[in-house]
Amino acid sequence: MDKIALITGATSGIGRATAHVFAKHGINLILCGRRQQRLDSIEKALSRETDVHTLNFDVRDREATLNAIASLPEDFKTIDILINNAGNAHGLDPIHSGSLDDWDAMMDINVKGLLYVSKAVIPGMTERQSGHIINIGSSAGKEVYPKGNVYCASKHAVLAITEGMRIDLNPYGIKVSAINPGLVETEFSEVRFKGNDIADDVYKGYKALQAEDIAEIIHFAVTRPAHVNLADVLVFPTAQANSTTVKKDL
Ligand code: NDP
Ligand code: 8X3
Repeated sequence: MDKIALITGATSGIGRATAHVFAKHGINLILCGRRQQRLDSIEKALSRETDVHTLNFDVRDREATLNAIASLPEDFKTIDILINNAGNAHGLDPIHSGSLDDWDAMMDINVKGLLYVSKAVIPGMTERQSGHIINIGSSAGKEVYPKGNVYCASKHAVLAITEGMRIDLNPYGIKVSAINPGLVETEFSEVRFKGNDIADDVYKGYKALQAEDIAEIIHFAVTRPAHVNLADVLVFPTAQANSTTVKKDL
């Protein structure tokens, strides 16, 4: 039987690219996000290749998240693969001038949202004693860079949660992986800088990772043999050595 994957943050960037790669390989899809028009147009495009169901909810809203996943039709209830991808950075400010709203957004979406979605999906996996959870962390979960404070904290939390999941779900044979990208050219910087032109400069002067690069790695991870789990992957563009070292030709 074809596998079913639930992808959060499927309306843009890494999540949308992963939906495309999974569809190409016949994985059935539950695509989640808040922008209904985008969900509709992605569903329309991918339904030619695979079965698609969309869910519109904000991962910050605990009840909406649990209800949306509980509302899945019978054909989509057996989730084999969970891609916890929804998330963003909000702002890039020193700790003494950061905005409380930005901090709330990052902790509520990147950390608590991931937990709410996982809480809704994991019981089916433990019952069936199978499944694969991929959490999209970040190089920001492995190091801290200037003004990255709370975003880095949220991604360090994602890595800690990933390790905790891997331990607690080990008796059930469930794979848990973290894929941690460096700089990927998506809508990430538009969101971080709230539409300010600075966002355009983030990916200038070098070849950043593309969402498709990460999608292919995610697909590689979910297609390893049953005994192989890519527990933790760190992936940079060649031009990037760490969060603060990027070779740019400007
Ligand atoms: P995008 O901004 O392109 O995509 C973010 C996705 O998250 C969108 O589909 C958005 O959907 C969804 N999302 C955001 N907030 C919420 C919310 N409250 N509820 C539900 N869905 C939400 O960014 P990326 O593709 O780059 O980011 C995806 C993941 O990759 C994030 O976790 C990010 O931290 C991580 N990452 C990104 C890197 C980069 O350089 N781009 C590097 C390392 C990690 P919608 O607005 O429709 O709800
Ligand atoms: C996104 C990469 O370097 O902007 O997680 O934090 S970075």
